[in-house]
Amino acid sequence: MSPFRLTRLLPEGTAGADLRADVLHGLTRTPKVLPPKWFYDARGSELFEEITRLPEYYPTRAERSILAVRATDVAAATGARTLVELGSGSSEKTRHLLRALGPGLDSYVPVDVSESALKGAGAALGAQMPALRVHALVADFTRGLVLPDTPGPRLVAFLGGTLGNLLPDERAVFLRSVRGLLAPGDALLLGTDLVKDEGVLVAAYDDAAGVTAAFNKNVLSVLARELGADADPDCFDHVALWDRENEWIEMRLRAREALTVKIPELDLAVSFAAGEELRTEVSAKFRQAGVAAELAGAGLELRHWWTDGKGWFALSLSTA
Ligand code: AVJ
Repeated sequence: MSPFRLTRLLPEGTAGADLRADVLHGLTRTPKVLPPKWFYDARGSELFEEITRLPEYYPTRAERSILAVRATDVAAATGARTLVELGSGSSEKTRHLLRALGPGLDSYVPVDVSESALKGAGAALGAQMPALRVHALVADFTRGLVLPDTPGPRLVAFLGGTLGNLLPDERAVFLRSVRGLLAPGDALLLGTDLVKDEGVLVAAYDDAAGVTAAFNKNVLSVLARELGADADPDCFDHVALWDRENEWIEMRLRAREALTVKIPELDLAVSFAAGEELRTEVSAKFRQAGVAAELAGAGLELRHWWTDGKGWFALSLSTA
């Protein structure tokens, strides 16, 4: 068995305090908002895995196809001995990278807010790559990260298009902090979903089987369990729309009728007018020039840009 360590950088109480602050702030302002990270309890992480297998949800397959072709290029360009993966989830797509980095790779550091996803990934990897040291971190990568002391060069991977779930100013802060993790010779491998036909984009976030709707509504179960909130998922509709100006998809929950959600843990009652929406996620879509500019703004230089056959998704490699 490969050595598997798991470190919680999110103390039990912190997750609670962060959620309370986000709910208090986001549900008492207009328009109402919640950050998308609260989707990912064990059930939400399962639903997301289900989304990645939907016919309409192309990003995971597109990114996997790029990784399958380019993993050896990434390995040759970086010679990484430590792979750090931010928002690693099930680590399923990462296999290509781990295999390409091969025997030179010493350590894999998956970082995720979902402890259940990290444990599942750790067990699967331990069976498949017994020589690899796996040091999992339960952490919120939008907060200051401290990485374990493992050999360089380091490759930090941030895949799946998750950068797009941050707002532009949050992305700038985040990319700066990633830049701060890199020593000379280290690199960032970034997955970004690209601007494309609106119909394709909206279908990916509003699938026929309703899995994305269930994923979106799962945040209400998180609020129920963590804060005692009594929001009934059946009282809300799933909404996915393309914001042409900002070039992002928004997911929202729309109240079917006027209602009040009681949140006893916060001593709060949140009223929704009929049709009022709560924004639960932004998923920005990018263009090459925009990615290069955002990287440059954080002190990173774009070295490689690889897309899938349809030009729907991009992987970029940048260095400090
Ligand atoms: C893969 C986490 C970036 O924005 O596409 C999937 C999450 N939300 N369906 C994305 C998601 C709705 C997702 N990330």
